[in-house]
Amino acid sequence: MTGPASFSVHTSFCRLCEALCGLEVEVRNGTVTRIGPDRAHVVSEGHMCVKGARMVDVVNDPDRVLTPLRRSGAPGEFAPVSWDEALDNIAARLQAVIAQTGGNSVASYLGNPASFATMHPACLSGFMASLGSRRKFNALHTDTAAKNLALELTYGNPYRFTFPDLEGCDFLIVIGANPAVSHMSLVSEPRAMQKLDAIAARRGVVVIDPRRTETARRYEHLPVRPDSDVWLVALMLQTIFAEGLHDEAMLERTTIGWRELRSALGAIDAEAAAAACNVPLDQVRSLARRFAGARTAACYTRLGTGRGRYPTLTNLLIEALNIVTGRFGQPGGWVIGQGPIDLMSHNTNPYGSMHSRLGNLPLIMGTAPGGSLANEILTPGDGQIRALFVDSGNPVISYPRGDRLAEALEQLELMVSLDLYVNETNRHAHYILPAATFLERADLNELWGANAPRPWIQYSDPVIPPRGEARLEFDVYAAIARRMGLPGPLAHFATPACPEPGPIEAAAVLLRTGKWGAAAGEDELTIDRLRDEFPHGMRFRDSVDAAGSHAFVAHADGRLHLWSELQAGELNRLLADKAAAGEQMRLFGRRRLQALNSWMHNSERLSRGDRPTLQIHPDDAARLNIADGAMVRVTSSTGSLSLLAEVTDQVVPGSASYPHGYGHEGGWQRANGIAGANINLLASDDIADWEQVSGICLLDGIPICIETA
Ligand SMILES: Nc1nc2c(c(=O)[nH]1)N[C@H]1C(S)=C(S)[C@@H](COP(=O)(O)OP(=O)(O)OC[C@H]3O[C@@H](n4cnc5c(=O)[nH]c(N)nc54)[C@H](O)[C@@H]3O)O[C@H]1N2
Ligand SMILES: Nc1nc2c(c(=O)[nH]1)N[C@H]1C(S)=C(S)[C@@H](COP(=O)(O)OP(=O)(O)OC[C@H]3O[C@@H](n4cnc5c(=O)[nH]c(N)nc54)[C@H](O)[C@@H]3O)O[C@H]1N2
Ligand code: SF4
Ligand SMILES: [Mo]
Repeated sequence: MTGPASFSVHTSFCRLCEALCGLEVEVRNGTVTRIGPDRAHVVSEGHMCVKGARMVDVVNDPDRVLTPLRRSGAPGEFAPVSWDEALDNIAARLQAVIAQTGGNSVASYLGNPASFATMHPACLSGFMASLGSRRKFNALHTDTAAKNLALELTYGNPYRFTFPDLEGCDFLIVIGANPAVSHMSLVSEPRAMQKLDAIAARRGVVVIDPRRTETARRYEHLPVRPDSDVWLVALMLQTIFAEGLHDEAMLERTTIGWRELRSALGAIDAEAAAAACNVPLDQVRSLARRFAGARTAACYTRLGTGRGRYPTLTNLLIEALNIVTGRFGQPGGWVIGQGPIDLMSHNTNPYGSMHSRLGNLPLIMGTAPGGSLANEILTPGDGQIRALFVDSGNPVISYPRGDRLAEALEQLELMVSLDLYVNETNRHAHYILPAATFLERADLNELWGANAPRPWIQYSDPVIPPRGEARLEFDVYAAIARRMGLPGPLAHFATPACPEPGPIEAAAVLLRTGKWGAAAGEDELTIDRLRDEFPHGMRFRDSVDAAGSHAFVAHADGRLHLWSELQAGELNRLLADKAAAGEQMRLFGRRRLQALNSWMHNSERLSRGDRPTLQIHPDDAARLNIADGAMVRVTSSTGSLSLLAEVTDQVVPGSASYPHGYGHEGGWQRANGIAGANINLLASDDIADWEQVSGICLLDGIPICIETA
């Protein structure tokens, strides 16, 4: 029997990337049937990309996990089990592990999608804290770690991101980012490409990248040797200081350390530095002059400077470049924003206060280097990891040496994963617990609202109830905690009116105490008002408060710090690095518009025709005798893969590019059929091979050899 046919259209927003585009979601008889753009959205104004539209395939995917699963045999073999049975057993096994070896033998890994779900990171940290564990891993060390550390050293708080105020910007330098594909990571601006077009029409957009990317093709491209930007940025700063293009009065007033920075950079041999990054010196100098001379400007960077040999120094120098030219806090320049909920004010685990168990590396924001997860499980002794929660993540694919991690996961006494799919990581779990997609839960865009040139806040109810037996991650943690007699994951947000707050209730508490909360009187923003009055989002400010950026400088002396012992050490390491200008082929990554890290490959319409290739330059192909379309053997110090070659002058000579996120063997059947390899098998999980000040693993600029297969 079926009830009367129903059809409804819901206003919501996409939670796949920081653009957070407004969506219009059609639901027929309880099933999501179509996702289109929300033309009335206050910021995206009808923009969305193909991934947002194809979320319909993920929600309805026949390969989705819709009941709790318990491991029944070899990796990947599971049998359905009831929620009660799963949760009872997980709670009992957790209790046993904690009784034997303490809370710190339990660890968590939180993946990328969690940063788009309301209070999700807080839920997991609350849960882990209640277990007595501080063992936190996540995607950080493949992603923003260098930026966070540079922010902490420069501004005193690793959590508040600096970003370009695209609105009034006249000249933008983009180093190692591809916004045409990634949609301007860390900047919430769904119409970023239109903003970049407008900037290009004013003074220009210059893209520094070893590949002629989709973004580089649209603007000015400055090709650079992979993993050598540090030289280029250092030279730009050297030029600016040498030619007096810096704002000395401002630097004296608001910063410390600029003279030390100037003299250290002054000592760099300019010709040698230009040779190291393979950019003609006169081009570097003229770029520096253009940057310093523009009315407004910003220098933005993302992953391309975040995972090489000098990511922290590179990111520090990029902050400095923006600061010494007076861009920080300038409308149209380099800014820090603020949303209606301020999650970023407390630096709970300052750099230097915690160190990793293995290698004694300083933790960034209390997060252990994800690349050491396998060794943390395999190395006996106090704090050896014996139980692991993997939530919204796939570290077997996203971190180095997934083969070793997969083996290590099999040694765990308890591994629990909360996910939509059986992926390459959780196929090794004891339990996989089915999570809800973003269309099946309520969310507020509380985290990214602050990082927007045109700030907005939006709330969405669930569009449909969770499919099958899927549950919110919060409910899962709360249920386990309850069984163990522990407080709920967000208990610290409890109020007399709401003794057991969930994510939205906790967000409501923070909304009320924020700047646009009770203090705003009649204009107070509440979840109810956002739902009822502002379904297409609410612009709580016309533009980001650029000048207000200065209020977020968190060093005790109130100044921007442009020099530190760490920076001096890293610069000395760079200057002593004979390999810096080396001749070996270097491997770096890229992304595809139709894919999202490791997990959207199961959609037929997104993965159709997807054949990941190793892009190499015609000069290298000729030298190595490699034909376009041939299989080649790529070898690094840690492994060897057979990859499909694409000969193209998109990439600079001496380099090769291959996307990450492939090499599937999960429960996603179509994804398993894509002929791509897990490129991170070529990356090293040996701590000695990483940047020591941060624990960032080398993912871009891996030395490789290529031969015909
Ligand atoms: N070589 C190389 N490696 C890289 C990168 C690179 O550029 N090059 N990029 C790095 C970066 S920037 C990142 S962020 C990482 C990503 O790495 P991870 O965060 O470890 O993994 P993802 O591939 O994002 O996988 C996310 C998982 O979450 C699940 N999921 C999706 N939505 C939800 C949800 O709402 N709830 C739950 N519970 N689960 C959900 C998906 O099914 C999938 O299994 O990869 C990193 N690895
Ligand atoms: N379509 C799509 N969008 C995404 C994602 C996705 O997987 N697909 N992932 C999301 C996530 S998790 C993130 S973190 C963001 C990332 O956002 P971006 O950082 O913009 O993403 P990438 O495309 O990896 O861009 C990195 C760029 O750095 C370049 N690069 C590599 N090595 C070097 C180097 O040594 N020097 C320089 N100058 N450049 C270098 C690469 O060629 C590439 O163009 O994108 C998000 N958006
Ligand atoms: S750009 Fe695409 S993936 Fe990102 S929020 Fe918009 S629709 Fe979603
Ligand atoms: Mo990321």
